[in-house]
Amino acid sequence: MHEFPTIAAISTPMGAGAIGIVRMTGPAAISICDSLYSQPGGETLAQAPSHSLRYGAIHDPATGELVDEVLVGLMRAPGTYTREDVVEVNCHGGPVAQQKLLSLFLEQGAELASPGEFTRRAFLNGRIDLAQAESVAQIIGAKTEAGLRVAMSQLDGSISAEIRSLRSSILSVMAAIEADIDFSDEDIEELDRDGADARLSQVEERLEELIESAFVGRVLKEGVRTAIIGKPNVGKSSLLNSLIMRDRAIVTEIPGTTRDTIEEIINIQGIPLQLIDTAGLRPAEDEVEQIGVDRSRRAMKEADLIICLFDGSEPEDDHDRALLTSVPADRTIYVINKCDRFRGQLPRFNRGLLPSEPVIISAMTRQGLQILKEKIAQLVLGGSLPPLEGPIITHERHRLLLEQARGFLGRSRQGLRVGLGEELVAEELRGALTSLGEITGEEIVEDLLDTIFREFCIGK
Ligand SMILES: Nc1nc2c(ncn2[C@@H]2O[C@H](COP(=O)(O)OP(=O)(O)OP(=O)(O)O)[C@@H](O)[C@H]2O)c(=O)[nH]1
Ligand SMILES: [Mg+2]
Repeated sequence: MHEFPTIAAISTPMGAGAIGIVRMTGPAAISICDSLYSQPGGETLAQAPSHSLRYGAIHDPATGELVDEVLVGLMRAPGTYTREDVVEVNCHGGPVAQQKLLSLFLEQGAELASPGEFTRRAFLNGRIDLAQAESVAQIIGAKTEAGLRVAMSQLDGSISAEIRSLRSSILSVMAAIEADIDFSDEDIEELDRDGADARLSQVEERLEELIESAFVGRVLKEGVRTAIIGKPNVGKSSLLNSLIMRDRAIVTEIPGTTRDTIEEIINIQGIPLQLIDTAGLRPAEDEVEQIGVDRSRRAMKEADLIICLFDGSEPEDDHDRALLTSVPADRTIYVINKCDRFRGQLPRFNRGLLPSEPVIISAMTRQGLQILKEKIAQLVLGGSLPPLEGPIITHERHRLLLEQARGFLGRSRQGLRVGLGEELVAEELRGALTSLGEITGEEIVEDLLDTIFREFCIGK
């Protein structure tokens, strides 16, 4: 195990809370804390049993002043988050007490932890692998409950186990190839190229499945990107508000009210949707509106699902017709709004123009919203979503590395089939191993660590 300096940070979020935690890890964590800590019975932390909570007081050694009454969580290596000695000092929640405590720790010789450094220690000391460390960041940043569940499930290392098993399959093929290279002039059996190819094909299949799962991963993490599109004043913002059940977006009778895209997450039958309200599509009247319209078009292009909205109380016009030519019908739900205005009658908007049966709603009275939600769920679940069980890739970094590995593997298989030299095949396999190893951190470069841990918050 490495010997690192002792580091400390405030681990609870900024601002006032009932309690705050200042955390310290490293070889001197307990002695530094002891130099400030005292307890009515005279027990020091060094004497206290591991994994216990000790009540006591922290005094400023310079002035003798009481800083705070505290509870110290004492955990000795190696059974800790970082595999080092850890103390977690629970103090009063105001920023002043926490800051004071932290600065005393620093005066006594601790260093200020950088973002993610506790988790980085856990990784460097071999307690978790890189994919698990990334799950920690994901848990902290989870936007949807489903995303949180996936992140939690990855903390146990299911992705890593999968990757390791793929690597060992590749390694065994590689060993056979290397043996053939090294002992080619000796009398051993020649490489079974077909057999090797068949084994690699299984690995490739599994890689494909993992890559496909990345879509589910993104959906669970960020929600299905769902853009509400339509010309001005058809009720896009009203629909967003009624779906999220609060007045988030400004609604007025003035066409061109929404200028910027507005995003909110909702949950429909367990599927998180990232709803995006957009500026009404029409030739813009000023520069700001033009930027908004450009953003709407981008939102439409990047969306997994489009809700294309029309005003049923008006006959269609050129804007509606132009819109219809630009939306991709296969991922669009057509919706006719303001049905309260034509109650019991046909909408004035000609639904015959639409490529599929529209859902008729009133964003104002909420009529038809349930049907719309069901239709959304149907389209998302009934679509080409890969199954939800098994490991799910939720990091873009992992997806890219898996794609890389697939590329190397494909080339090595082709090499085997067309009789390419074994050295060259082995070289491609090494590439695949490296890419996969970068996911779990078995093959690691320092820059990569910096990039990954920079995304953490301090104290984690
Ligand atoms: N009667 C009726 N009026 C509605 C309904 N939905 C929206 N409206 C009204 O239509 C007007 C425009 O609504 P918005 O939600 O601002 O429309 P928008 O599509 O977001 O408009 P822009 O942001 O300008 O593109 C407002 O006066 C709403 O009150 C509805 O279902 N029924
Ligand atoms: Mg609007």
